[in-house]
Amino acid sequence: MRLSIVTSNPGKVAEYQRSFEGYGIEAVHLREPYDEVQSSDLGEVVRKGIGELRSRGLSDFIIDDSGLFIDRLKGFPGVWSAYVQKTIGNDGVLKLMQGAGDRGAEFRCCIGCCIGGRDIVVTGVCRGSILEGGRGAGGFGYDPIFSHDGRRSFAEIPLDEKNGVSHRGVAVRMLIEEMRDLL
Ligand code: ITT
Repeated sequence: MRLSIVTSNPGKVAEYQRSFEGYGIEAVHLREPYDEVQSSDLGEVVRKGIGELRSRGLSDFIIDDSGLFIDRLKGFPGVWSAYVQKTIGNDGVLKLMQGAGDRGAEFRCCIGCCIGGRDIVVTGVCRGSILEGGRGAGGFGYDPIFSHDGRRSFAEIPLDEKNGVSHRGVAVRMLIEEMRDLL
């Protein structure tokens, strides 16, 4: 089976390719822009995205809307994660968190999959914390400042280990469960 990963983010594609390897699914990168509506709900963004791409005749694809939700900042940057990453970046988020006692945060990943005329939407969550400083050269986006175990950042652990615990890894396993009759 072949699934197009519709995203502008090659880091996501690498994670999907590795996750799907063991299931006989070939994940190919497709850069096909779609309108990411402004919403407080990742699921709504994904459902609208699926509808738009399907109306252009696309099938057998995945879209992924993710975000970092920081407890102390009442869920910020959340649905604005892409904008915040592009503007103030990890250093800006670390500044907002300077001196914060509560460093709890979670990554959320909402996957929308359109396959065989069926839509599947699943959301994976990974709890962790915001480190005091950025660490590591792997991964992408907020990976250097997020840790799932309070010790190592997502940018310091191998891709397989990130997939094993991450929001995206959790969502992929939920998706595989939903697609079981197609595999
Ligand atoms: P597409 O919408 O084109 O898929 P994007 O990078 O804009 O790509 P999102 O809107 O889903 O993706 O992501 C919001 C931000 O969160 C963006 O800056 C990402 O780099 C970051 N992000 C998403 N998943 C992440 C992960 O697993 N680790 C670190 N940062 C992540």
